[in-house]
Amino acid sequence: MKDTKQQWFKDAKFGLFIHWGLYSVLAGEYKGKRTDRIAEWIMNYLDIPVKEYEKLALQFNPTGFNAEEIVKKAKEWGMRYIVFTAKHHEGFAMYHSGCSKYNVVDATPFGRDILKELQLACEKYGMKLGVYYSQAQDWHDPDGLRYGKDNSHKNYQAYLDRKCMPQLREILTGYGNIALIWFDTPMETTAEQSRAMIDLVKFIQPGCIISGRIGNQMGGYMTTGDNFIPRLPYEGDWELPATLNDTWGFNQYDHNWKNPDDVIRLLLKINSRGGNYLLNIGPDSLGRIPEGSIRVLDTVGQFVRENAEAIYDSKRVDIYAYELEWAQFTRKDYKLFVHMLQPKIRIELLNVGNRVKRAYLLKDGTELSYKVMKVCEGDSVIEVELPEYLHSRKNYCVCLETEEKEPIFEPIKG
Ligand code: H79
Repeated sequence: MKDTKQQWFKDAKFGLFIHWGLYSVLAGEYKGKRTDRIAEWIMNYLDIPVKEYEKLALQFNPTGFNAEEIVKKAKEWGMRYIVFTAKHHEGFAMYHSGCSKYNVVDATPFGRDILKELQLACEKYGMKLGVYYSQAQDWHDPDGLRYGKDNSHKNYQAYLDRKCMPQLREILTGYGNIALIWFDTPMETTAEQSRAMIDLVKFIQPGCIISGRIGNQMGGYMTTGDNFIPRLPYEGDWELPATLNDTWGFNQYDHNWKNPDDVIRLLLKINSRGGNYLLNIGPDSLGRIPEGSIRVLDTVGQFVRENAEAIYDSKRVDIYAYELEWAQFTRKDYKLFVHMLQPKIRIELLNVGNRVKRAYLLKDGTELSYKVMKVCEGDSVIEVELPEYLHSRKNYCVCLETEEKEPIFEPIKG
């Protein structure tokens, strides 16, 4: 069972992933060819030669980028940490690196250190900052790995020594507290190589969390598959990385946004099983957050703010409620939170062996009337009446205060 030993991570529940790099210049299209796949993979997918792809740096001038605005937005959306792609598989550093000129300060007309600006904004607004670093895949370095290509002639260790390890060191020494490093796609990284990376991170910043994808099961928590919710309860610390449409990096042709209801449901489903939801945005080549993302996240953020008590620091509820359409559940000591995801006129829960002391609407404290009845099998059913104006509403939360710390109950279907 994985344990980060970092309370902030256990309590955070919601984070912002930011995928941003040179691929945002292409925005899903190269020389008239579109990729219908994840846009940050375009170099690999369309086999763009390194010398060609490199030239994108000359066009990278995101004058619309404003770190403080992004961090403020993340706060507004209820996110408690940010994970930013300091280097994705393309190999381009989004910070001022001394070990490769292929970085945002030295190779672009923009010339600003994006990671530094994000660090300062995060410090100003009290946001945890994590860094995504593609440790194994590096499509720019001749010895970096490339998924789906022949890597047998490469000296992977030489690349690790020359670029990966020194860049990790730069990130960990030059950018304040790095709350976590999000490693990804370890490919053939050996246990010794993963260990060396972890040792380096922990030597410089002992509190820094290592993502599940360091490889060889050595991560500090379980990272699920992209967009994948585990079917069984998992007791340890875990996180689900997810897209808001069908790409991580900006794709001008992808408007397949999830709607706010989907996102709220996913957040609660993940939280009710004890996980964190790391939800992505992909800024465009000017550094702007896509309008479609903002629209959805503004609505989600309002829900999260109104129901913050039932989300942050909440604990998992070990019932198999995920088949249930109308609700998801979280809890704290002496409180059971019923997140109403579909319109209903009353809540019915079976087997509330513990007695409920009080029922109220979380967002404004309105008391709700309820009755507890014995059913003939001996269990009790609680019926909480919902006020009429809520009969057509969804996405709100009802709190049941209970006499037990960990209430035992069974939701009734339908
Ligand atoms: O950073 C994001 C992705 O770029 C990265 N992980 C998240 C967090 C990721 N790496 N690999 N994958 C996702 C899945 C790989 C899918 C692939 Fe493909 C299928 C690679 C080759 C075939 C998709 C389709 C990309 C190219 C073609």
